[in-house]
Amino acid sequence: MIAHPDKFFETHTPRERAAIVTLIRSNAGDRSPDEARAEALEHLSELALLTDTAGADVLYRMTQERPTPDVALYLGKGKVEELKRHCAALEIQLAIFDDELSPVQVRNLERELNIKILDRSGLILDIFASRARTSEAKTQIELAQLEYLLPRLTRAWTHLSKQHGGIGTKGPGETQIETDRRLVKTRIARLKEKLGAISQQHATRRSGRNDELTRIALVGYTNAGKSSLLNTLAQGSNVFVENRLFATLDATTRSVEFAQGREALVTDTVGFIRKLPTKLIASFRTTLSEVEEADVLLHVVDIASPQFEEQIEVVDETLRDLGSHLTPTIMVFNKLDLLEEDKKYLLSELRERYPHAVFISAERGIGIEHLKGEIEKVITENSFELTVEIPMKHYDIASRLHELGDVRERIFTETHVRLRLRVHVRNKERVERLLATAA
Ligand SMILES: Nc1nc2c(ncn2[C@@H]2O[C@H](COP(=O)(O)OP(=O)(O)OP(=O)(O)O)[C@@H](O)[C@H]2O)c(=O)[nH]1
Ligand SMILES: [Mg+2]
Repeated sequence: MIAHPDKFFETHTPRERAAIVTLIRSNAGDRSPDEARAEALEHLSELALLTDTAGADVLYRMTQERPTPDVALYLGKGKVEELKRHCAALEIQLAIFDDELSPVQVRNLERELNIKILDRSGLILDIFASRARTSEAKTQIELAQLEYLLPRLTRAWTHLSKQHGGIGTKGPGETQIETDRRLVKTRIARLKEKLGAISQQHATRRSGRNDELTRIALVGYTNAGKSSLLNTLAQGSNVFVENRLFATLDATTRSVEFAQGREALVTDTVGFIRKLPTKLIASFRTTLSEVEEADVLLHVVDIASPQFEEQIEVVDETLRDLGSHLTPTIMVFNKLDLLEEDKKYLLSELRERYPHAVFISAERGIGIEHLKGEIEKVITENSFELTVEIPMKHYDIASRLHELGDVRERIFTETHVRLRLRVHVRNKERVERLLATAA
């Protein structure tokens, strides 16, 4: 039975000792063996960063060259033996695998190694769980965790998690749910309802907000510098910035001033990462609705990361999943101050590939005016200007127009008011319908 439905997750425990494991897929794609190895090692470093963020120290890293994972054990039998020896010698209590493991692989590995086994998705979910602050984020994560756990909910799993505790067990599963998957399903249904209500509230809030303002969303790989950029763009903004993954989980919106006192709303939201569990994306829909509804996306890239090209691809894929890949996007290459001299050739290459590319340092405030200029250009490309004359007796229409567009000029005559305004294409139909009522 679930005793405390609102206390499903425990708070953090002391740091654990972990091993991290990945495969080098030597035969995959058109890469040379050296490239495959370099990529696997980069991915392993990212996994180490994730592990650190989750609160464990990486004491051992293991790779194995294999074209595909072993169906039963992920690694080969001999490698599992080797891992077991290292874990015993180093007193490691936790092994984390860079790929999503099947429930069978988890069970077998747990039996062979007799330590806790976690995969990349489980680790990411754990980090999200411990970092969630608002009730919305907590609800979204609990839902993702339960859906992830459901097929993995076996006696072996609950038995082991009870024995080992710590990372990956802060989710549901400690004691009560071990025998009753039905209750987990009930809980899932309840969380979905709760999220439905939250997104309803969002919709209501949205319908009451300023339609005339352009909405800009910051997207990008985790740790690219999205929150730093928001702080730089919006004076007086103090969004949490940290050199760790997933510092931001909730959407924060600030208004930013552009030339001639024009304003836009800029939203910072959760970062993306490779192999972000799809359940997580699905349950983060409410948070990510800010991305879905944005007029312009700023895709922030850490240009100093050796993996930035792959990170761009991951973000593009996630945007496709969200259906936001067609939103006008400015590529913002950040951390210019960290780019080494011998990499400067990248700038002209990237400028060619991405016509709207901007190079900045959010932290040092470099390139920010140029970025604002590009944003203005994109906004102008996606809006149009019109001048209308409205009879005074229809003055209510004039005030509605103030809500749907950016009024640049207003002249009163005895019988009419003349407005010159700039309207975003998304409001075109509403403006046309409104004007038809005055005709
Ligand atoms: N050197 C340098 N560091 C930067 C720059 N911009 C951000 N950083 C650093 O990069 C780290 C991550 O910055 P955040 O703004 O938290 O990144 P984020 O994209 O919001 O990350 P998540 O919310 O975790 O997805 C922090 O340590 C920042 O201080 C920059 O222009 N130059
Ligand atoms: Mg952030």
